[in-house]
Amino acid sequence: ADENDRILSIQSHVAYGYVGGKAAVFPLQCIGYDVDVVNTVNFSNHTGYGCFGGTRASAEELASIFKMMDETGLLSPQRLLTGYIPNAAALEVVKKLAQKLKSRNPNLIYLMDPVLGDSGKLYVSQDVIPIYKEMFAYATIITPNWFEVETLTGVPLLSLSALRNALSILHKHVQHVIISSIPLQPWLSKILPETMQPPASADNRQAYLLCISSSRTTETSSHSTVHARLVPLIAGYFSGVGDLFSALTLGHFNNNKRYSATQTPLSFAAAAALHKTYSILEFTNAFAARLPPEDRTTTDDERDAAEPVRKLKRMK
Ligand code: PXL
Repeated sequence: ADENDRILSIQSHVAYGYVGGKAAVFPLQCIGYDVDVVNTVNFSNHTGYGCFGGTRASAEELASIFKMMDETGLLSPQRLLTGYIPNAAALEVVKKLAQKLKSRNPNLIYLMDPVLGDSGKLYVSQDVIPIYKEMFAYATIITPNWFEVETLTGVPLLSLSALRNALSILHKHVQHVIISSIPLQPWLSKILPETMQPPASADNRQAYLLCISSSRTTETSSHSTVHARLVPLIAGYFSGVGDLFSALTLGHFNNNKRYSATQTPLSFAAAAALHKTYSILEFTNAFAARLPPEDRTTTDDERDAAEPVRKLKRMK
């Protein structure tokens, strides 16, 4: 079974909270995977809070870990997962590793989450962008959010044809692409002509996120099978959701199983990952709602407005 596979997960570690490896590794272990974990940073908390302490792993440090794992026979994962890698020199080392693992094992399933930023804001160094593009060549699945798609393809997603164009640019290099969360109504109001705008009825006050998965039909084809799924948006500020979703997508991806005519290995994995991610958010939200207001984590607005130290105090 694929669950006997080993996964090598290369992403961040934080002491407080659940982002990066803290969001990804335990769920993968729960599915049944053995997970080898290499930390790209060792931080107090995720960087969105504005202040954080700790260090980033240097290129030399990562290279030394991979080298020793290799020499001792510990470097033969069936699956590779990479996430937040904020500096270019470190990403170069991960690129070389991905290249090596892929050339040794062409069946390697590599899910690359090109973590660049969100909602128009870059939160890694600009010079990682070209390296991620070079890494497409080794990736089986990529999971950019809409901002990362725009940044990596240079195509603003302002129409359905732009979306198609962006997907076809990404599919030139990668067989499986997921655009993880497009806020539906703001997006529709941007891309649809006025005559096609949905009326503002009570019904569409519920906000949704759109998840698009697209699989090139064959290695060489220029056609892809696209699935779109909506999940209700849960209002609030959550971190690590993308990291959790990508991990679960990799965990549930199975190229060898037979699927119904309407499914692909990717659409199946995305549906399973969305379902679990949504359930975990619902639990998190219900838990937060029971806390006294001062103990709840920050909202988007609070996070943007308040100064960092006060925010962290409030987080506790
Ligand atoms: O969710 C991406 C992520 C992972 N790890 C750390 C982060 C972020 C996003 O800011 O700061 C440490």
